[in-house]
Amino acid sequence: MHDTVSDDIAPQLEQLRAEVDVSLDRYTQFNSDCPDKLRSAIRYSLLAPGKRLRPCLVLLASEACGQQYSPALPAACAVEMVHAYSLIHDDLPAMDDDDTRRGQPTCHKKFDEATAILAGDALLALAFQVVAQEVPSPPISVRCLQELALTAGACSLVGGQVADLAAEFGDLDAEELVAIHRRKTGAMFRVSLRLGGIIADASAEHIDALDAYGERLGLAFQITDDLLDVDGDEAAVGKRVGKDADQGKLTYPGLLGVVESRNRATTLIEEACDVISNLGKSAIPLTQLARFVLARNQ
Ligand code: GRG
Repeated sequence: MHDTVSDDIAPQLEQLRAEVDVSLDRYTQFNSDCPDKLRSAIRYSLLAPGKRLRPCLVLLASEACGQQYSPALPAACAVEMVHAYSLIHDDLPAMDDDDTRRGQPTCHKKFDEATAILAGDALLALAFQVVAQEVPSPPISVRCLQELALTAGACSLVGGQVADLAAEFGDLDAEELVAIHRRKTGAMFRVSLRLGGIIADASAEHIDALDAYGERLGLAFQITDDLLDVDGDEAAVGKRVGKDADQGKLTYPGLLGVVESRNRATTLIEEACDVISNLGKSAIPLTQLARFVLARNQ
């Protein structure tokens, strides 16, 4: 565990990100039955320079519950694998049809569509394999698998994506917009925090607090993502900006305006910090991370 808590979370995030990347690299070597092109596509997207925010949340949640972060590393990697799969599939021509992701050509642009679909499929399967194999105690690993499956499934990520695609050119109100983000962005944040808590064998009360923090952080993150699409720097963001408006997508700035969206994100971040205050000093990095998300430019 980290003994000191600095005001600046960035160096700690950088260190955790580096550790996550070492493990992601190790989990994606594969034996010779994995075709070279598939291995390359998986590693190209998974190891691309993303923020690794969700795995950091898993690790910091475990620490917030008084445990070392290392036993949570496999679950942290699994969450990043599910995230990377969702990005690869989301970028496909049948979905958002994006050319750039994480500052480089999307998987289907670099390789081809079939390879991108299959790289995503393999990453999703690998996430479950890693949790089943590497999270040591079966009652805990089974709980993690169940939580991850629920998050990846029809009532969460996939359902949210279907609702998002259906709504693309239609009219959405604020409630429907939140319902989509709750299933897409929010669910991945919540499961990251929950897995960290479960692996630390935290009490139900602490897991509920982490969950409530994740829900608010996820929504605030989505608002800042929408704001970056309005006024972000393309090089820093690593993908095309202004796309939401071009596609006529309803976003927070589109619905509430830039100022009110920023106010909404600020309120959510303050609420997120409040709900984890019962975890005490060990949760300070999570509060710092929440403020870091609000100020982010990528
Ligand atoms: C099941 C295909 C499928 C999709 C599920 C999660 C999701 C729905 C799609 C991913 C695409 C997307 C735009 C989600 C919204 C959340 C979001 C802003 C993702 C980008 O996350 P960052 O900024 O990315 O953390 P990095 O690259 O830093 O990891």
